[in-house]
Amino acid sequence: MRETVTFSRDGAIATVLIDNPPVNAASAAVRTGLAAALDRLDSDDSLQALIIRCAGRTFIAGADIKEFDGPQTEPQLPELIARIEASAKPVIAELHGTILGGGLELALGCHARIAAHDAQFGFPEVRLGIIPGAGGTVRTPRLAGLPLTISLAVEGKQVGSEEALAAGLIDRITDGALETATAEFARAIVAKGEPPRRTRDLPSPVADNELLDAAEQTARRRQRGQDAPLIALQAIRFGLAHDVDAALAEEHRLCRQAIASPQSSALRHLFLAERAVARTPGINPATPVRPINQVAVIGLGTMGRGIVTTLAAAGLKVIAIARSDESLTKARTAIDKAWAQSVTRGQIDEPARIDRADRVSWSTDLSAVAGADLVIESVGEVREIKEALFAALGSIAKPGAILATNTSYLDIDALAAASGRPADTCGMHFFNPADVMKLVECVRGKATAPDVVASVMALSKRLGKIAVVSGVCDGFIVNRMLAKRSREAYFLLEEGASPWAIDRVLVDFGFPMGPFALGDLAGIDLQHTVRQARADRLTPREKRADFVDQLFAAGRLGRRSGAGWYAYGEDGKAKPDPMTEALIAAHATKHAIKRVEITDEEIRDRLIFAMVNEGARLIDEGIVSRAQEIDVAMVNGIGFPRHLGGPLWWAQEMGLTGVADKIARFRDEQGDTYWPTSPTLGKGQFY
Ligand code: T1G
Repeated sequence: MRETVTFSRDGAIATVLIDNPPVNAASAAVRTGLAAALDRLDSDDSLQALIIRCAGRTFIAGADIKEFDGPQTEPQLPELIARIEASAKPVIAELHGTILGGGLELALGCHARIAAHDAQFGFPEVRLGIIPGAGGTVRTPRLAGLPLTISLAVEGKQVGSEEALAAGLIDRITDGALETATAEFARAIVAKGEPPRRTRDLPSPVADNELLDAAEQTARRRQRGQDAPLIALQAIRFGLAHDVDAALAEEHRLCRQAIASPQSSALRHLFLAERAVARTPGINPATPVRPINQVAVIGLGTMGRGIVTTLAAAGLKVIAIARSDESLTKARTAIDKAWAQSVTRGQIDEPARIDRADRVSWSTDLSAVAGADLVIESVGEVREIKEALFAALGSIAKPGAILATNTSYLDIDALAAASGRPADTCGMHFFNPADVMKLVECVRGKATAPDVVASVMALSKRLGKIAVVSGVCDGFIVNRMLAKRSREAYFLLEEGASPWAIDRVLVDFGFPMGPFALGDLAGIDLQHTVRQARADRLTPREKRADFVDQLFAAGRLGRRSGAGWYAYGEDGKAKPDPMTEALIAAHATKHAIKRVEITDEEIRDRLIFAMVNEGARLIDEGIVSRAQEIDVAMVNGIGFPRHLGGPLWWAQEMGLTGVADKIARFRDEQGDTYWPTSPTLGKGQFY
């Protein structure tokens, strides 16, 4: 039976080893074990110092997130850290991996910190809607000053060992054996016989209000509804103006208050959900994955280029294939330019740029896929072209190679059948821009083999993506739910709302932009093409709300043409356009629709609930197995506000009975075609 905490000694130096996989979270068992180790240090005069060490890949990576909503068990972290700090004998932290949150706070309560060269340090609490609650905002300024405190605790940034050492956060870095270096350090300070250096006794820096005010302005500009960064600043300011004990108490109070907030509950739900979706129900986690070292990408338009750069950045060999020399040259020039810009901006260094460029080979010959372990096609969204390509790939790609399509809405089962290798075939649906957006929809066809799903999920994590498994349906998860939001938006235009009012309501809700600004960015021509391709599936009302076709016919193609829904001035800023208002008014007159005033609340409910209802239907149909897939996909695919937890989490927090009642009202008003009944929604809970 593995011990979570074990105690050992080497002469006068004791060591407490924490072994709490996967990240040595400071669980109740860890805290109890540490308290017992301190008891032994205190009671045994032959012991002169204590080293706190962790097994596995990292030192303590924080308090145990899974314990937050449960009863607070003793010893709590702040008290344990205070006890370490008060110890009459030196306590040294031996640091490797990602020393985060409560783990870093515990290290700061120790009397010295020895770190491996590649260690990382941070306070990611703000990503969970909380703040450091065990001394982070009080001890960090004393050790490392205000700028680093703000960067870590307010902005949630991480720093490496070199920067941590330079700032005073740690005392030593070792390239050699960390354990040996720490033991030597412990023996040396025992030999010196100096009293332990307590962080709390160090002078607090003077409050640099200019720096703090600037940090506050930045936090307000970036916050998009998230309160934690401002609360962290509040704790820092309080700490600079009060004694240590008052500061520690206030910080803990603010942390506990934040933990109880709906924002933190939503952000912690997402943290766990983004990890849960990596474990696909029905697929054994021990399923062996197919080795993927070389990937062919066919089709080098915007999406294909983003996929190529993502793969190369993750260290894979890439075969980039275009249909003509001209397309190939255009793509290669664009990618090389993007990499050069990344060097100029300091995002990567020159060796990294060279490494990435060396990983990509270029071809116009489809047979170049023969050596690939995975083929990702990203050619034009034309069924006949894709089916012909998959028919060719079925014979050209080597046995065991995975055939993936980046299609947004074509039938993957049809492509799989065309390839003759349906078990090897799946969807890998990236989001534009593919090298930036975190989400990949791993679309599992009827015949897709389990190990293909497991392999694509593993590769997505290697690419730094968050992959969500979807079944085959029109638009998979995100585009299917977005289509319902867009449809409601067009209906609301007919009924009386303006594009700018609708966009404002969604931006106020927390989206980065509304559907009309997004439409102008994506291009009215693209939306017109998609609408044409789906003409046979449109309902009468959807056919009538043909605003996209009208804009296209008027040459208003969106931002890049200077006008779409909005007009764009020389400065590129979007302005409400009277031409659009006239077009909508003429449409209403033509169809004898009396337009009326529509409240912001109805706009919000109609747009968000349309997605909630469709998300519930995705679960009804088994396209996804859980609500987590929906929330993770919508947050990472279209920027549904993280601090609201995703559409289904948000609806449940709103009260699903009330949401279902409003959806029923919309159904009565608009007809069941537009608001199909969902048994899952009727169950009254998603989580
Ligand atoms: N508590 C519980 N479980 C955790 C955890 C944590 N702090 N961190 C990670 N896990 C689980 C995670 O759910 C997953 O579980 C597995 O570990 C691997 O995670 C008092 C109040 C450390 C950089 O916010 O940033 O301290 O799905 O897939 O990509 O002031 O995990 O396998 O079952 O992310 O290698 C502050 C959050 C807490 C750190 C590793 N600390 N974790 O990344 O693995 S609040 C954090 C991370 C706090 C104090 C406050 C990352 C990682 P499963 P993973 P990874």
